[in-house]
Amino acid sequence: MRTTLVPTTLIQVPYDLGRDGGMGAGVPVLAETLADLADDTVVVAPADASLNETAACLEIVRGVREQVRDVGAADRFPLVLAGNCHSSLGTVAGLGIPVGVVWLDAHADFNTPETTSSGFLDGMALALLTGSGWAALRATIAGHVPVPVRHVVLAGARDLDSAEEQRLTSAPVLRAQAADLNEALDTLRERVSDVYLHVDLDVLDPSVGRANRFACDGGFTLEELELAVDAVQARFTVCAAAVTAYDPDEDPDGAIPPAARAIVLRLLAARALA
Ligand SMILES: [Mn+2]
Repeated sequence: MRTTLVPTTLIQVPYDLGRDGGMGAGVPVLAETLADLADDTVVVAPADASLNETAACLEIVRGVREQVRDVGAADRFPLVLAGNCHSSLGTVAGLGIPVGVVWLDAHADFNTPETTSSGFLDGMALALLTGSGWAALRATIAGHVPVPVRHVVLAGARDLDSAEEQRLTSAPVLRAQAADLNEALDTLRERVSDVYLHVDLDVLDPSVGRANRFACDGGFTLEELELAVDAVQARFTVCAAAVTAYDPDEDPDGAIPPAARAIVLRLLAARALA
């Protein structure tokens, strides 16, 4: 089985808003669960402790970008395991080519510094990736080019605040749930052929497992998520992927790691067959 998988490097980003703990603590747990599926693993360095939260997050993003670039140069598949979804900024920048984005998440992560009422940086991840907010800070990420919003499929999002809904209404992001994902992917395929696949584990319904404190009802079953990975593979070249936002404290029964493994196995095996 092992030999049929695509050569892969796990890129661990074990931080939550620039610091240890929280959803960062899920990264080594996932890495252990996935270790036998990958050829090697690297860990992105922590941020300088003197930095404020936002600056620390961006320093880590720049670290992700360097690792993804190096893994790509070594002809390995970069699989990012991250506490936070804004790791995506570094991943896409590190690829060095324009890609579309398939973003599976209970949330839209589409607030900007102007619309957020919580100030939660990770609620801005997809907005930042598509070029809204923190422009000067984003410019410190070598190779960062905003992804056009029309090159994004957002699937499984079901817990949005009104500002995000408003922004999404005015932005041509392709939105889907499990039932209509294939149509959204077909539309995206008319626009791009290479994608970054982003899996925030809270896209899963809590009946599968509770990925983090933001998990909410109405999510994908494990089978639906596996089929989603297949559907992406069938249409696109997946240039990099991420599995994010696992907080083991929210999952005392340990239901999420085996689910993550099932998804990654599907991703890496399908790539090898392609
Ligand atoms: Mn997210």
